[in-house]
Amino acid sequence: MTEDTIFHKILRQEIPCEEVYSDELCLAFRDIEPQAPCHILIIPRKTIPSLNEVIKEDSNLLGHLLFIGAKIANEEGLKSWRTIINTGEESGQTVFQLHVHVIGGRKLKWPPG
Ligand code: DGP
Repeated sequence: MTEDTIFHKILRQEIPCEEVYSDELCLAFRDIEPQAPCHILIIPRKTIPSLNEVIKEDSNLLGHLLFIGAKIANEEGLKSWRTIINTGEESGQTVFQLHVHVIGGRKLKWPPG
């Protein structure tokens, strides 16, 4: 299983990021191509390419990523915001290390494109 995505390089501190949260399970940082005034990515430290590869033992970790998303949104002062997890190329996933997008700070359209 590859550990060579750009997000693994960020986890290994080989390339910089604008960190907003870190713990033993995950790292959160600002997206380099923000789609809204607030656009933060939360990634697990464990290598998981996408939701297609999760196992039952990842359940608590997945819940933790969402919990931290809510904590960050609150700290960012967001009252209305969206979490997105793209899974697979056709969904728009470009980096194959699981990541939760937290997007807010402007009115968001639905349905997504
Ligand atoms: P996705 O399309 O769901 O795989 O989202 C990948 C996101 O990662 C995309 O919004 C841009 C962001 N991104 C890609 N490379 C970097 C990087 O080197 N640093 C940061 N902060 N974000 C990145």
